[in-house]
Amino acid sequence: MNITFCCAETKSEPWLVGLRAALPAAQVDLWQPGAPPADHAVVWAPPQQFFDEQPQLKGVFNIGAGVDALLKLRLPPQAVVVRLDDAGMSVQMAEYVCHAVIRHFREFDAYEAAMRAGQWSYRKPRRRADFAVGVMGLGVLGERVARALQMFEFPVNGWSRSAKSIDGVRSFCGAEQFNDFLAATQVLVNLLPLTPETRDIMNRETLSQLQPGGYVINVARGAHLVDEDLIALIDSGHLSGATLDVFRTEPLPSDHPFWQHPQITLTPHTSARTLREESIAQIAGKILALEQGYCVAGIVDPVRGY
Ligand code: NDP
Ligand code: OXD
Repeated sequence: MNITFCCAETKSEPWLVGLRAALPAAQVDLWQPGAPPADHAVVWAPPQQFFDEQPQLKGVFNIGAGVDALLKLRLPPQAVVVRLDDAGMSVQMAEYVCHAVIRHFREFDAYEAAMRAGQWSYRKPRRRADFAVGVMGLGVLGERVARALQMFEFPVNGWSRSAKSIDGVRSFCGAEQFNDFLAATQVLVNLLPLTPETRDIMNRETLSQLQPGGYVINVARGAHLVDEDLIALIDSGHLSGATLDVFRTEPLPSDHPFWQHPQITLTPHTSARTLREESIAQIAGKILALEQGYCVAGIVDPVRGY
């Protein structure tokens, strides 16, 4: 069995070593133009030329959860596309989102600024019951985040395509319940995949429906958010701020207004990192399962887009 590895922005050598160790019977090579045909590919943001030269692939394993960039390419029609299925990402996402929600809820930025200014002062505690957190997307990551938030006793709403039954999470589904979900939400967390249906989903009209003083946490993709609409709603006072991990252009251009906005907290697309060891173990297991004719979790539906 031949495996080809083509991952932009990733140090290839440790991945090749890990994949060879996990699949000792396979030939695992770094892809180069003109490379021989492989059975399976392990990829992140490959060029179109990669698929044009590898039309026989049986499996394409994405070393991330989001497949939006991959699905823009012309893929071999028979190849199954498999996304990373947690592989250590959901706990990181739960950490990141809980940290952002709690930092905002407990006003730790204001306390830090006051202490730095030499002021020992108290703020009125906020009511947890007024801080409903709404998680858009209740998949592998969103469900874990919703469960984690519940541990801190925040009211939690969730919105997905299909109805969910998660203990303690108020479930909303489909376009028809989107407005009710927004109106019931104070802190909006985005964990949707980027698809034609979800692009620009956080815009002036939708974000205006959040409760006054609402807060936005975007950890999915930059193109879910209309940047200027977010800024306008924060500046008008309807929203109180945002924590953003993902951007339309990454790295975030140096002249982007997000950099300087005092109510926006930024991180460089790091809320849930791909962990090499966990990912290699998962991908190797799935390659072997597919080769033996078994079904595997995490197969992407190209029509649905996730
Ligand atoms: P999943 O595919 O497991 O879950 C997607 C969820 O979104 C599902 O609950 C799905 O509903 C829901 N959904 C999809 N389309 C719609 C729609 N049109 N309306 C309502 N709900 C919808 O994805 P993951 O949880 O694994 O990952 C989510 C995203 O997080 C990734 O696509 C990626 O973009 C981003 N990500 C970001 C990272 C970072 O570091 N910032 C790291 C990893 C991922 P249903 O359950 O009904 O199908
Ligand atoms: C992913 C990501 O999709 O890191 O896995 O953004």
